[in-house]
Amino acid sequence: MDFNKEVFKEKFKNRLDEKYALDVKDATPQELYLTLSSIVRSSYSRYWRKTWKKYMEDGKKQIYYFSIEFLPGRLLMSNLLNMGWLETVRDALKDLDIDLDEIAEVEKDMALGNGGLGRLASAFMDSLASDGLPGNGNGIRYRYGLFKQKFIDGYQIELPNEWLDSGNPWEIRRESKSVTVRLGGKVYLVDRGNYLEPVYEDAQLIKAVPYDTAIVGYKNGTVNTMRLWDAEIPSSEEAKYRTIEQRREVEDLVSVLYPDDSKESGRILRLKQEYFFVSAGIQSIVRHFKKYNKSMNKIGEYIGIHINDTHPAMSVAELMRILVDEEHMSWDDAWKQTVAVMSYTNHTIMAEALEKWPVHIMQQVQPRILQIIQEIDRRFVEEKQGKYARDMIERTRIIKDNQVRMANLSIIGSHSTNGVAKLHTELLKDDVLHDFYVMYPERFNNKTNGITDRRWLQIANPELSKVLDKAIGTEWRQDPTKLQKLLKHQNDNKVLNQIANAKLKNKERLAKFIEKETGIKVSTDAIFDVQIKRLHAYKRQLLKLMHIVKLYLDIKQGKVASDFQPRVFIFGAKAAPSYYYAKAIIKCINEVANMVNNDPEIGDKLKVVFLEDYRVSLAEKIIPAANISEQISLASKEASGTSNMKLMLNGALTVATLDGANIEIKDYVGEDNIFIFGLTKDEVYDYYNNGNYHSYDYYNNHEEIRRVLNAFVDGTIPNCQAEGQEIFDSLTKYNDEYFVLRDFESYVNIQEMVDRTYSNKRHWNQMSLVNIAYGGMFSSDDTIKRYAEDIWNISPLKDEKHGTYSL
Ligand code: GFP
Repeated sequence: MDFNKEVFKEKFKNRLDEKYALDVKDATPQELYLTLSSIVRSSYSRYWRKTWKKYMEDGKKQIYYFSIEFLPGRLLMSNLLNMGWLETVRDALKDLDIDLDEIAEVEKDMALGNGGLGRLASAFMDSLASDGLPGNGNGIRYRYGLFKQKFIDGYQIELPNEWLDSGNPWEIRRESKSVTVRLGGKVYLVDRGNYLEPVYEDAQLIKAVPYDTAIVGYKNGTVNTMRLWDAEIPSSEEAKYRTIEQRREVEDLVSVLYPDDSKESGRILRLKQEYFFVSAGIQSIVRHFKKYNKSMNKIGEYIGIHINDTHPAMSVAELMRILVDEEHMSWDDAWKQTVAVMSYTNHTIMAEALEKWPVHIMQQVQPRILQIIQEIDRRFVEEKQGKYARDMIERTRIIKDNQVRMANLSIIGSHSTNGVAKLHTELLKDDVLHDFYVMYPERFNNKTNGITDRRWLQIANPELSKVLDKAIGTEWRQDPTKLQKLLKHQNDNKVLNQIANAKLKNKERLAKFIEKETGIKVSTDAIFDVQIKRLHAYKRQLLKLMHIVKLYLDIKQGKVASDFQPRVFIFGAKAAPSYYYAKAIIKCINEVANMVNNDPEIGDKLKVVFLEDYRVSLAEKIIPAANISEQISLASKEASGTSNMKLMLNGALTVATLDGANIEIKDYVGEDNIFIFGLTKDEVYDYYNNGNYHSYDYYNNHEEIRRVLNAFVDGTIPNCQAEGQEIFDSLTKYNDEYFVLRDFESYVNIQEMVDRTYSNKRHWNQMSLVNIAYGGMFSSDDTIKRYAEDIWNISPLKDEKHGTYSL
């Protein structure tokens, strides 16, 4: 049935009646939300079925994006938008006295990720479908996802995120597609003449049950699948699980994302999770591929598996296991196919994230996988001998010093390795993965990250979207690069004022939210200065905090510059539960906030707001209201960043180091429309090479730095003696790993420039306009097209129908 407002209203009332036997006026927001999502789901279902069938009929290559994290956020609004329904539904519900935004708030974020990595995976899911590409997700359906963050006395407390408690209307449990995953035990190889058969003893069998979520493409009728796995006890094994502890072990497998790895039991659990979703995913893919009736020797032509960061690296060994052990392919043939199937993205050069697993843990988790990795390693060394120097082979081989190096496995076992921004890919080629680049230059490529304008502009910022429609038409909604049309309005006062007005409305909305959540009243005249991302020392939330303390002390000491502008500093960040240094920074930010916000002498000049439980739906509220985007990592450390892209798209101006994608942002908007400061990557590397950074000298020789740092330990900032000392020591005694003190002066200077610039509102609005105009250059739709062409070799499905999905 064609979709229109009147028909929808009838359908809505009927569905509410069917589901709950209620009239609109008697229903709760939760009931209204579930009614609406049920209509949405029953309407996209047929497109989902058709898409899936068409992929089968066409017999084209499909790709599977394997990721330990997915961070889709809420799905109601994005499904409505992508189906072409959003505005009509908003209107129809208004007729029924229902506020769509209000009922959308009922939905709990699908928070199965931590930061940029998981959000990128979800942006890619949306873009694959919106580009009409055959691409699906594969991950874990965590019962509690990442923790829910609370602040108590300024400390981060981690609570379970019970996102599934009121049900998840978007998922379908597919019992019939379950597979069995084998963990632990022992394995022997028995010679069967033409192949070796692995015989397993005492292995634990887990039933992996998939839950599928539809990923609806933007007005194109393509609906792909994100498949997340749950773990259960197989009925055949029930008798073996006699105690609650034994049963809990199975539940734990899919309980939380990133279990605490400070103990060995936690580390083992992490590796089990990795194998669990990899094995379940690959088994189901191979089973699906068999329906094509094609030889296994061609699987590389039909299937692509993308290893998102190293967590799914065991995919290489698991596919080899299935091809060799179960399909009885020769090792060489299986290897050829595996390399053709696999591709890998590296997301960071931080050593801590380049996973290494002790051989004994791998043995314990899946002994056959270890054997296969050992054999891959042995053959690699054999093949490279004589061609490369011995130490180079030692550096690149997979197993070294009894550790399995997952990045090495991913690169050796795949045909493509990419970085996520130009600088990052250069660093991979020239430094971190240089040996591999020498061995396999053709495997390396760059794919700068992207974001989806649908969520971050169309849904999150309807105010600005309307202004854009009026100024440049609606073409940008299909093709965000068309936002560049805005450039011709750089001197158009009307458009500049409309952009400024939209920002003001968004600031008002956020100010209300802040007051409701925290009780803090903020003035919308102030610059809204935003830093939202995982809490990590290299991202340097501490540099921001030092700047705040400096401003506070200046005001207290009557040293305010004439062009000083009031600011509201907004933070959103979670620290990993066992990352104590990051938690100390959180505590200090909260204490500085208390100090600043409650000082009558400071008043509206400064406010510090640390919003709890940073997540996608919170980002959607903050980003449209931002004036300043803080992207201040130490140059070379942030692989790309994506909040930098979202914030510019919403008209915030970026304060940035020349790191990650900040460099590409600068290249688009030009140096005049961004605030660049700090060391460059080459300067950072010079310090590394010469070992001549002495942070204590900065403390000792710079009065300003001393004044600010002393405030952390002399009681000026109350209630964080221990944490303040820890921070103080890290910056002075332990040589300030991320050059916070080295960049401080330059940072303060650029912030003064921000103030001067903000005092000229027209100029500020012009800069903002330029940033919006180029924000569309970072569309994940385009990033995904490049993955599709250069890495995966997949092409869009020819779709018959465009536009609004039918009811
Ligand atoms: C990581 C990197 C970021 C990068 C994303 C996505 O994100 O620079 O933009 O992956 O590639 F650090 P976080 O998990 O740190 O947010």
